[in-house]
Amino acid sequence: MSSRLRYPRIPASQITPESVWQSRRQWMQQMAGIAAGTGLTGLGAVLPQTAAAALPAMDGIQPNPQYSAAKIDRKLTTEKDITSYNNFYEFGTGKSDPLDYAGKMRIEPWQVQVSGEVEKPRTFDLDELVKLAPQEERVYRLRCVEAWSMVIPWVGYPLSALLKQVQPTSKAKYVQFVTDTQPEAMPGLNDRIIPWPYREALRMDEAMHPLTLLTFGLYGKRLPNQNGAPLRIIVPWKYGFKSGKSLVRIVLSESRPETSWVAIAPSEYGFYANVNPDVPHPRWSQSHERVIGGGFFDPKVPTLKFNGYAEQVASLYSGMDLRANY
Ligand SMILES: Nc1nc2c(c(=O)[nH]1)N[C@H]1C(S)=C(S)[C@@H](COP(=O)(O)O)O[C@H]1N2
Ligand SMILES: [Mo]
Repeated sequence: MSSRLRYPRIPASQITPESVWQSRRQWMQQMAGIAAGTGLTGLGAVLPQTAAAALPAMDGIQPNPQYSAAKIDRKLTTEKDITSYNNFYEFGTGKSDPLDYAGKMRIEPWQVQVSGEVEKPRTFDLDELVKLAPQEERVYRLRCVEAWSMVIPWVGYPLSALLKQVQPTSKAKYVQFVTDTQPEAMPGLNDRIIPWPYREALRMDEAMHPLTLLTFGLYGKRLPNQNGAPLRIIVPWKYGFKSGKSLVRIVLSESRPETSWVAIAPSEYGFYANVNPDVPHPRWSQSHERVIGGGFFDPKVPTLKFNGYAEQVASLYSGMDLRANY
């Protein structure tokens, strides 16, 4: 999490520009309307192939209007920026390392083991997880602890749908998320920066909150490897490092599990990591953020408490000292 800013290196584009995605989505909505009127089925078969669909489309995904871009007074970050300016330290600490190296990560077959304080421990195949609940598109802000931000149309469903399947016991107070380790594909594992595997955790009520999204895609396509394929967590009111990528294990527990960043530097990275402009990181301010995609020298914009989601989540922390519990 170096605070040194790098110019995002933009690769030759193999990526569908968001204008194409927009028009494709409008087309799909029109077709869906026609289909509803005519009884036409099997739409997937007649969808046009966009010029450079590097990733499989997630046909039929509907945007959730409650979390639309219109509700956030910032523009969507371009797909190019979202997929080329990443933190995924398993592939290196440079912002373009994930794009350059994550392609080697094996994402098939993929299973996720859910265990610990649950009545029904279970290992899910990715396909089972994909189908567990209806997926929808939600535009969420992503605010990194390094004081930059993006606005991203994620696709997924509330993590609570998965947790309900395994029936948490009354002792379950925390949920831990563990990222895969693939030594042959992840050069970053040789760096001792983080005690691998990358682990994050939430309190049970945070994990069950409807904003917490089990995420399979972005911009209407499956997640690119560099963004945490094939599935990750997105916790929009917390700093980005709470949103673990490429998950293989979810463990419920009574006591608070160790998490990677807290293990390395507890005075810098707290367990809660709620976005809070009033509580600075010890080495830099958290009051403003640089919007990725703007000009590099554009003024930073003010950071919002709980990243703009205070109305939905502030009650989770009522009575808690957010300076002590950073
Ligand atoms: N396994 C793993 N998950 C991770 C990270 C990481 O290094 N490894 N970085 C985190 C950080 S610091 C951020 S800001 C987000 C970045 O997500 P993005 O690359 O999709 O924008 O992923 C988070 N999840
Ligand atoms: Mo981050």
